[in-house]
Amino acid sequence: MATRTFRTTTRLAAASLLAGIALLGAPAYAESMSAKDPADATASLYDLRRVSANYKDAKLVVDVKVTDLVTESDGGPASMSLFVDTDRSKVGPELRLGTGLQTGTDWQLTRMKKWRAVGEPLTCGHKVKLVPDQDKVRFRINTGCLGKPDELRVGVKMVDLWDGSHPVSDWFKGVRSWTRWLDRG
Ligand SMILES: [Ca+2]
Ligand SMILES: [Ca+2]
Repeated sequence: MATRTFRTTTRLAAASLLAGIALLGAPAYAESMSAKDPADATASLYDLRRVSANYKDAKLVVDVKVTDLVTESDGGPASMSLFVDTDRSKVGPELRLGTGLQTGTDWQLTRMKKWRAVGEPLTCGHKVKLVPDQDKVRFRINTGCLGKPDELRVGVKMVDLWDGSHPVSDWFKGVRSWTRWLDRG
C-alpha cells in the first residue's frame, strides 16, 4: 500500500513537472509576440505604440497600433512599412509590405536585398487593412510570399508627411530594429 501511494505521488509530481516545463518552455517556441513602443513621435497622430505579430500555419499577421489612426488627411500623406526578415544569413529584410494610411491608398509587397527593394511588386497573397476605430493597421502575408521559413522577425517604420517641411518618422524600437525571432509554430 505504501508503495502504491508513493507511485501515485511520483506520477503526480512528474505530471506537474512536465506541465511546469511546458509553461517555462513556451516563450522560446512562441510564434507570437506583442511589445509596446514609447510615445516618442507625438508630433504625429501615427506614433507607433504597439506591435503584435503572429506567425502560425505559415502565415504572418502583424497588428500595429498607433495613437490615432485618422484615415482622412488635409495635409501630406503618411505611410507605414512592415519589414520581414526570413533569412539570418542575409543582411536586412527579405520582404517589405508598405501602405498609405489614408483611405483608398494602395499597398505593395516587394522583395528586398540589403534594405533595398528589388524587382516588381509581388502578386502572391498579402493584404493590409486599416481599422480606424481600433487605431490599428493589420498586415497579412501568406505562405506563397513567405516561403515557409522556420523563423522570422519583423520591423515597422512609420513616415508622416502631413507637414512636408517637418517629416516625422517612427521605427518600432529604433532605426532598423526588430522583434525577436518567431518560430513557425
Ligand atoms: Ca512610438
Ligand atoms: Ca535577412
